[in-house]
Amino acid sequence: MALPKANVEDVRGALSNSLSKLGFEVYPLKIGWYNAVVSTPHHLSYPDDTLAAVVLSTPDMFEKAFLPFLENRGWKEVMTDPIDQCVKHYINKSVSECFPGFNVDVSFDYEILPSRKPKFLAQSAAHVAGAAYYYQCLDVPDQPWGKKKMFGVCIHPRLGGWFAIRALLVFVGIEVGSELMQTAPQDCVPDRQDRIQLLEDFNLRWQEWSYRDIVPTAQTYSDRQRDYFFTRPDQRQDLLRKWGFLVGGKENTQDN
Ligand code: B12
Repeated sequence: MALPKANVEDVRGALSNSLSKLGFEVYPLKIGWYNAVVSTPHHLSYPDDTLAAVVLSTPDMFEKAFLPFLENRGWKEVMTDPIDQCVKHYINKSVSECFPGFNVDVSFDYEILPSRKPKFLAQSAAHVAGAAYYYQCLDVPDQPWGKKKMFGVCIHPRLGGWFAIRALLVFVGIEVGSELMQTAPQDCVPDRQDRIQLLEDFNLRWQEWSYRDIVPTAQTYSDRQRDYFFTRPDQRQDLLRKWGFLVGGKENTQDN
């Protein structure tokens, strides 16, 4: 069967149309851009010109997608992370509605391969797609941490650290040429001392969330969203019940 045809603007437009009202942002990229920066064990096995898209959740996702998602389920209990379930539900729905007949491989940030590696490196993907600059030790000249491992962090020009990288969609068999040109992510933390501060805030005190405010932001998480993420994962279910998003006692399980 002939592969359906699509151009970059159709894909960007259709995905943004269905996902932006739910609080997601979509950034197209080519697989070759990603494979050019990550080491061989992390390479994705598609031709370099294959079209892909990285999906971010913005602060709005919590109120526009997550709470309505729970409200409509009438669940008594949640068995797996409800945010992950919500993101998976909306992204899969959007892909199947926007691209019937296409072969789209969807990987989520939390998915791990049998080799124990993540299915894709979300931060590298966001950087090469131009979505959010990935600040790593190698971005700090003469870095002060010696042999200590410091994890890198992406900063979005409008959202600072108030976002998450949720998924990578790969349009298998759809190859694109010069209609998709790589644009560098905005370097919103250009100063060495600010980068040191950022990496230390992310690695040593990420629970305080100060790393998220390293740049002035257009939007942050609502108080309710902060309460949710401040709560330990094993206690979030009780919080959702207190808020009325889970119904009844704990004895029954969800059915989907
Ligand atoms: C495993 C994991 C963890 C582990 C280990 C962290 C790590 N970075 O290895 C632990 C449990 C510690 C962790 C903790 C946290 N995590 Co975490 N974690 C992940 C996860 C699932 C995989 C990361 C991973 O294994 N990387 C593997 C290493 C080898 O990758 P790497 O260091 O980037 O190396 C590559 C790059 O350097 C690249 N490269 C080389 N040269 C160049 C040059 C350029 C220009 C580029 C772009 C790339 C590049 O090549 C290398 C690979 O070959 C990601 C989601 C995902 N699927 O990616 C989230 C993720 C990184 N975590 C995230 C967050 C927010 C956190 C926490 C704050 C907790 C939380 N969820 O709120 C804490 C903070 C960190 C801390 N202080 O402990 C966010 C970061 C968002 C952001 N703004 O950057 C992510 C992306 C999840 C998400 N959904 O958004 N995490």
